[in-house]
Amino acid sequence: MKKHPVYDHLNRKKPSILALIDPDRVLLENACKIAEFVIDQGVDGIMVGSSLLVSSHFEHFIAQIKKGSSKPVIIFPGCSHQIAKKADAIFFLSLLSGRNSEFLIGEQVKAVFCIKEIGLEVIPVGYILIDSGSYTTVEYISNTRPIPRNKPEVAVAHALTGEYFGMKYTYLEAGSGARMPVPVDMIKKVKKETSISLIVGGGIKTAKTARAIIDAGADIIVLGSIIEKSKSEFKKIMRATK
Ligand code: 1GP
Repeated sequence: MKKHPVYDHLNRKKPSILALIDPDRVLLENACKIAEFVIDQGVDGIMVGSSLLVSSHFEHFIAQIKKGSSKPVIIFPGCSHQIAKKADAIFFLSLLSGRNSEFLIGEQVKAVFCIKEIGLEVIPVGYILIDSGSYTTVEYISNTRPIPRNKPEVAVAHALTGEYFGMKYTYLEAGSGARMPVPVDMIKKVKKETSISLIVGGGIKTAKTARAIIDAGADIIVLGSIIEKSKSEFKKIMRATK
């Protein structure tokens, strides 16, 4: 039987907190230190990836993050070439909210042989973009439109589709640095109508928001920009989510 140690690890604790470290925003020489810092603050794993990936050292970056992390390092790929041997797992995303076949299936097909060859643990994720009140990089790069904030039933329909496809997680994503996070009401509805675990990320900048998102039903929250913007706010969030 195939083993899924990272998936099992993430399911052991609810809620889990994942830190997203973007190789385009953190210098290679700081990667190990920042990994140590977030692990020290109690995150349950580290995601590494970028919707654009300007930097050319993805593999080295992952290796540095691994050095500083006693918890799983999971690739959060923006495209098929964000793959690295040293990672523990990959979130195998399909951008279900979009109607761009490249991000629904195309990039994935390009990546599978490499993923198989290096033996990464694959965690299938139904990735759903939610409007965050401003135009985000992920919308631009994926050339897709997010689900309107006031249409929770549309989000539920996409999340349920992912579940029926056999995805292990639904990821409700407002986009990195989002002006507004995913609405609480939408999270509640998706949680109520689906039975797979729920990841929520994008624009979580305060302890209050993080708490509200967890209370609404998120099994995992993702913290990205706040780690670079305000270490003290990040620490507050970590305390509020324990
Ligand atoms: C983006 O959900 C993540 O993919 C994290 O977003 O950078 O806004 O925390 P932030």
